[in-house]
Amino acid sequence: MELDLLVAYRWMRLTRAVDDAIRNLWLTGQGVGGTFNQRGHEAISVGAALCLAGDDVVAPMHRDLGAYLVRGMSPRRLLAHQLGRATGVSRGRDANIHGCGDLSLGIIGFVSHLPQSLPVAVGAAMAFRHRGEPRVALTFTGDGGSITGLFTESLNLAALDRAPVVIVVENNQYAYSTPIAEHSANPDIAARSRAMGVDAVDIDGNDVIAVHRAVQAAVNRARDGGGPTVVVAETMRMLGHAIHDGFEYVPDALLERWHERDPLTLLENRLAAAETETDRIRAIDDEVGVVVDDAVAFARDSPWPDPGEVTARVWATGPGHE
Ligand SMILES: Cc1ncc(C[n+]2csc(CCOP(=O)(O)OP(=O)(O)O)c2C)c(N)n1
Ligand SMILES: [Mg+2]
Repeated sequence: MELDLLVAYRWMRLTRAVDDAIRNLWLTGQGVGGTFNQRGHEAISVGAALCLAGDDVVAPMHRDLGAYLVRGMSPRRLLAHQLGRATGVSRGRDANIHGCGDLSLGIIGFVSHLPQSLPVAVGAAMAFRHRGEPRVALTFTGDGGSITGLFTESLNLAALDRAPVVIVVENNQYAYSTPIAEHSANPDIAARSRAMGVDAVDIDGNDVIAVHRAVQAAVNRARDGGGPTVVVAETMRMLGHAIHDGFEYVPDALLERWHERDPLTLLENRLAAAETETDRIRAIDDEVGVVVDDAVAFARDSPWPDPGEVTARVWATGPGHE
């Protein structure tokens, strides 16, 4: 599938706008608990999710709002989920992005314990292969996630089984406040992946065209029986790990360097070079603004969950809730 740059721009702009709206809600005391920031990661989640076919599945992580949107989760539902309302994805049983998934859209709920989504996605991919279904699983983890045992085990199993899975590692240089140089003895994630028997490529995660090209090649290969691929996407998280984090630990010079490579600005420059009329870009911005204002109003006006139904549709509960 050829990447339509204006389509990619709209999803990335929508991702940024939803993320900004969430931030504003939290900064004005209207959020529940914490929430993660997405800024800087838009080209990865959008560019990768746009490579999937209707029957494929995605297991996103906490910086992949764009993947949820591309797969068809509406901004209304996403925002209501974030605010813990009864109209949200988990009907208010969880907030922010934890537990957020909808199998009818091919979205496996985010498993918070990192990188727990990897074995889930590998398992889904193995099931596709063993049933002879031409389907692919896409999943994401971070540079921090890539140094856990579960990452290694997942890659090993995926390689052994030639599972049709694509694992995108969002290398945003930090795992919370720990820079990659301090958490990885070997910071070459692609080399570590190859050592486990999985093909791997390094790409610029702020360039949606590069993300789309690499992930589409990996998805096609997986569908054709070629097995798993790791795509290591270099990027930078441009805000704190989560809303409470002022991220003073990131040097200003590093942020300034990455600021010049903002994924939306890079794409806008690409569109301008292709002589796409500015009017069309601004029309997308306006339309996205309307969609997000509507979603915020919907979420804010939505009811809280009924406490009497707190255990309904919950698979496992703690003592006293049987
Ligand atoms: C097993 C486990 N330990 C700790 C956490 C808390 N936690 C959530 S995100 C995160 C940082 C992960 O870093 P990385 O994998 O680089 O992803 P990033 O947040 O940078 O996108 C941590 C420590 C968790 N979810 N799971
Ligand atoms: Mg990281």
